[in-house]
Amino acid sequence: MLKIWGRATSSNVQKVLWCCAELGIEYERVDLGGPFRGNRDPEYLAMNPNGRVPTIKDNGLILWESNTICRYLAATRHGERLYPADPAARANVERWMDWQLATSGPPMSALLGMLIRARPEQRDQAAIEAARLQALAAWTIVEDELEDRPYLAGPELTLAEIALGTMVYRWHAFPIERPPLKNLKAWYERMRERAGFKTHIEIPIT
Ligand SMILES: N[C@@H](CCC(=O)N[C@@H](CS)C(=O)NCC(=O)O)C(=O)O
Repeated sequence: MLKIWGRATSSNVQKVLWCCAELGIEYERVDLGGPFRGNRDPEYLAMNPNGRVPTIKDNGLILWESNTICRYLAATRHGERLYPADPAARANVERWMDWQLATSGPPMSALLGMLIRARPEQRDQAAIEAARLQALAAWTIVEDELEDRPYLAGPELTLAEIALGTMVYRWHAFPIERPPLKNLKAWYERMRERAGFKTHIEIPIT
């Protein structure tokens, strides 16, 4: 059976868990990282030298990097619906996954650190505002893209949403000013209809 190492509160673990829910994949999950620690233990570092979560083991293959894991699961579990075989359609999905890592992820991680994890007296309001504006610029790109379609890569939900789902949930949950972005909100509401999103993404942010 597929084995997943990583705490369920990690955004990167959540992508993999939602992907498993969409594809009906059974797995065994081990809590690791954050308050559970264990991610700097030599046995774990031997599997994942980054000391980060998630890591998976499947049929002897050890894999890390959440977006890569989602692509692997879709490719090995009849997940064409989430990850199309056609090269152009596939590249379109992958483009948003890369964009999540490179563009929307960093300011959203900064907001998580400063708004949720830092003690109030440690919060740097200028840095919070800079990250908010950077995240807003990224979400405005999504807002514009969604003008003519329900999901980023077309008419159906794909791995593009699975990579970005936790981030858009957090954007709507963080105690920050949010100008109305109607397409983004409708897209988020569409994701909220999925059982796997409710179970794995919409949980308390820590
Ligand atoms: N690019 C990696 C990033 C992994 C990552 O940064 N994971 C965080 C949790 S979201 C982590 O392991 N933090 C240390 C911890 O949880 O103890 C991925 O997408 O899998």
